[in-house]
Amino acid sequence: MKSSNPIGERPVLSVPGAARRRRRSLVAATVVLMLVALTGAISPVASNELPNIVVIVADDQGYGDIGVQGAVGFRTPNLDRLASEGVRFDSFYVSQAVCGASRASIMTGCYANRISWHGAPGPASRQGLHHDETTLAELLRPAGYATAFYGKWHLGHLPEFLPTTQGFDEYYGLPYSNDMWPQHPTATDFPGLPLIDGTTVIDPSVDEHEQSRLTEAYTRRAIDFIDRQRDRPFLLMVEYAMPHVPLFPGRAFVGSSEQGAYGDVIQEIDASVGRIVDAIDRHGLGERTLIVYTSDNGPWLSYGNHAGSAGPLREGKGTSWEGGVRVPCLMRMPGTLAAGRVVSETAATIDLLPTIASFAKRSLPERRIDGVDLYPLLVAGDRSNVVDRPYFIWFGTELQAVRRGKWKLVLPHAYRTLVEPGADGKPGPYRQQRCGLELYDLEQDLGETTDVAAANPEIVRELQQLADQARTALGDSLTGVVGAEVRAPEKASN
Ligand SMILES: [Ca+2]
Repeated sequence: MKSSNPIGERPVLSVPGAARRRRRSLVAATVVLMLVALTGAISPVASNELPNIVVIVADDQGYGDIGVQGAVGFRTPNLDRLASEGVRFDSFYVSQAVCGASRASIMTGCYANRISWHGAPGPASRQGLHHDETTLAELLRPAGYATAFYGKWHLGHLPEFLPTTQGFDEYYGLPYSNDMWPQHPTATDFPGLPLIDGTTVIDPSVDEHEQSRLTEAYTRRAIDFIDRQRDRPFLLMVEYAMPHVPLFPGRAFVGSSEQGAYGDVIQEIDASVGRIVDAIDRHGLGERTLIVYTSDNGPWLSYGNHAGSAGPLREGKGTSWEGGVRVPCLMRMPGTLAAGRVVSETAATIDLLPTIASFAKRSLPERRIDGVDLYPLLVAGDRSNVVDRPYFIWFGTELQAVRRGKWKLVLPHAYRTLVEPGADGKPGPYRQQRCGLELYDLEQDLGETTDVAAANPEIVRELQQLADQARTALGDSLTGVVGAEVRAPEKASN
């Protein structure tokens, strides 16, 4: 059972759906009994009947950066195909609009604040995701899954925190962002950027040529992994370095789009996703494989022509406005997920772990998590886990917004906004701006242009109460509240 819930009878931060899970187990047991009655026999569920799980994450790709969501200057036929063959989430959130914190939530199903994983840890960090947390790989490996992580980790770069210590059989990639290198346009103190295979640094200082080969290298590893593991269930995670700056499209994609380097790297990622999907289908695994595609946060607007687009959304990466935290999310599993369906309810990366747990018939981690199970919504159209769920948006340790239904309450805070965009790999300046207590109706006003707090005092009050409960649990430095449920990260051993 979960730990006791100090917030009240109905969990505000976490809806593990234990009762629902029990009901589903009962239904499943009934179906099995009926089958036994009909056939007179029952065979145990073989591990090769468990679904494969593939999670692909782009870096800093904006809400507007896929074709079906209005991309301009480049094409994403393979991502669009995932949308037409599967489910597209139209209101899908990261936990924080920054790489490291966002990835911690993808991996654990927790708000980053619950597990104290903030910002974008660089080479000077001495911490890692705590080994007592359950990663996606640790959730699935005990059921016989082969597990691989290729790409940007960002959950602790020291050897004792790398993916192979967190449930993954294989790792190949960069331990943090690809701009944390000596050629950074403004910072001067980054050491060489290491490329790691397993726990071995195979290149201590990645250069421009190697950056341009990263997307291909990750894709090739992913396809090889699928080829090798096709006869057993597998978890494959591919977290591309791009389109995070610095942008280095592979040679075959240079000049392929109308939008320069940014469009070129997106088109390479898109083609790579197509190859991964083709590899799955080539082995006849399409109907047995849940593919998830998303991004870790919105576009890094200060990079101008090297940044993506949030489309109609306000602001971008590093803010809790919609452009920072609402990202593309596509899921495909033919025969199980309806083709071409659009989900408009609030869903988030914290939901991936509990959802994948349901697909793979795994119990939730012992330690409390925050996401909800999207399985009933995806498979049976049961919206009860997502309707009116509160969703909380922190940046760093500041609780900056609360979303519920069509409403978003923005709490008073300072945020960065662009003075003028940079160009060609050089960032432009931001300035700090303050907002007050503001309410937005995201159905009527997706761009968060018109504060309607004064006209809806009851909604404001309800969302403020939810914010109070979230602060009590997970903290808020804006109001000086220390969270009672916050868990520590792990410190390096020496
Ligand atoms: Ca990012």
